[in-house]
Amino acid sequence: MGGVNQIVLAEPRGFCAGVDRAIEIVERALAKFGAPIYVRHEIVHNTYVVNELKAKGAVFIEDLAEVPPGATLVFSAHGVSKAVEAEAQARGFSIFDATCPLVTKVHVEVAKLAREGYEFIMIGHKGHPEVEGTMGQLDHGIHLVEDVEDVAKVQPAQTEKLAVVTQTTLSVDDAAEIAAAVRTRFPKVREPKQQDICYATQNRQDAVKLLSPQVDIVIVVGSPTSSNSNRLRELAERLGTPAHMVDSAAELKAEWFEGRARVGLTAGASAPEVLVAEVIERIRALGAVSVRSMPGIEEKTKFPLPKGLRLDDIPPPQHIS
Ligand code: 0CG
Ligand code: SF4
Repeated sequence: MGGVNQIVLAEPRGFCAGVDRAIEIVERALAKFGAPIYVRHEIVHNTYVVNELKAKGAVFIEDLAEVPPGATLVFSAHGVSKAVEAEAQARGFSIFDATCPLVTKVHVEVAKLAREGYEFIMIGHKGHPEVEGTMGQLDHGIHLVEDVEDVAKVQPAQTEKLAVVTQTTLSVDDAAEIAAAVRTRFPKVREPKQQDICYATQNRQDAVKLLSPQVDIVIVVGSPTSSNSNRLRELAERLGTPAHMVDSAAELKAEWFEGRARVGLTAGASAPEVLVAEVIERIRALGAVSVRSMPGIEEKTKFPLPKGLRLDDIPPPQHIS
């Protein structure tokens, strides 16, 4: 049986604007205020990124009780609940909010519609920090559905003013199916003008849809906790192409590639390109002789940094990419 011959790179892949900004917030806070900088939850769901920032003096915590008085605290890109925000403020931390602006947009929409008397159905994965943050914008009236079966079970107090919101990093196809079930059960439901699934999630999934039929195996660079990365692996597999997700090149197994000439490669929104480069090197060592990129849309989205970390008199720190 023949072995690996070529690598085809998905476009776009890897870092999105929200991840780029979140990492930069931690790096700039470290450069400006010095270590330690406390970060609530992994800044983004990537082992390499978290380890690099730990080495520079970031301290990752889940519970604010672990943060000493007077500390500088960064909220992760996934966002936080009102309760977490209030506790951090009450304890007087110096706070930098790295919540992705596209997650904040969902929070703002929830708060606005709640004031108008709406109740919510949230489509998302239970226990994911973004879901906890978005549901935690309200103390009641927001109901989680994870799949079509949940839609049949959900019990809102009324059905006149109901709105749907979603996690930003879902499978676009699954979310559409669940939203359709919500619409069937609650015909008056209000849906977001523009879907809550973000541009980066959409674009990376579209790229995998284009890539999968052209290759014999798909490798996704991403960490196990990363929702959007998991969705890329799952999508390739659903399209009939065997797919594996790896946190680093060290996790690649030679036997995956036996008899598979064309390797498709992508990366989740939190996975740095340096890891993709290492994966390429390892697959080259297994026999790949060519690397080409699929044509894909160019992403130009960029989010501004929060006040206090913008026009610093410090030189921009070296940035993970
Ligand atoms: O995909 P999720 O929401 O799990 O997050 P990750 O950190 O992997 O990437 C984007 C963000 C935030
Ligand atoms: Fe923002 Fe989307 Fe990136 Fe999440 S995946 S940080 S919502 S741009």
